[in-house]
Amino acid sequence: MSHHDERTFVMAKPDAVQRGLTGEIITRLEERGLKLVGAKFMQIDQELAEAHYGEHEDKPFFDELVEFITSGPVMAMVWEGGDATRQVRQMMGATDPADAAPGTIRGDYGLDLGQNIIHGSDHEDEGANEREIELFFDEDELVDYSRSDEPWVYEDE
Ligand code: IDP
Repeated sequence: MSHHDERTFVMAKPDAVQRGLTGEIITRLEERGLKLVGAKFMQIDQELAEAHYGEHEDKPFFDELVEFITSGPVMAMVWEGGDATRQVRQMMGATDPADAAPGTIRGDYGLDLGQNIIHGSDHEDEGANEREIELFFDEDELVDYSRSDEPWVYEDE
């Protein structure tokens, strides 16, 4: 099932946890047919935040971003499935919730760019998914299993 095993890193950000949206985010990805293979409820420290958002370190909003992402617990997750990275990005919607389409997670739950509910690896940044998974998870924290509905999600299973 090699073409269904793409993995992507997803995080319910501190605003999602505080607002009780963690379950909703999991439900949406789960119901889509994506498979949860790793999850960690945790508080991100300064060092991990700076590593995760390293590409933004020269941006004016960097300090604010690090402060926000370390401000409360997050649910860090790894999801697996066909085209998982791009599909999760589509479900998240545009970075600024004000521009995110209704029906997307940000479009349904957010109004503010700085508090936009969810992170998912950028599918246009080659290897970002694997880099982010490695930053947050050890390989033995990821679980290899089949979901019983896979033949009903993927036609060729
Ligand atoms: P993404 O989360 O959709 O991949 P990125 O451009 O990688 O978007 O930005 C990372 C995060 O930084 C965004 O999710 C958002 O929370 C925050 N961010 C991006 N641009 C701004 C800004 O102009 N002001 C404040 N926060 C921003």
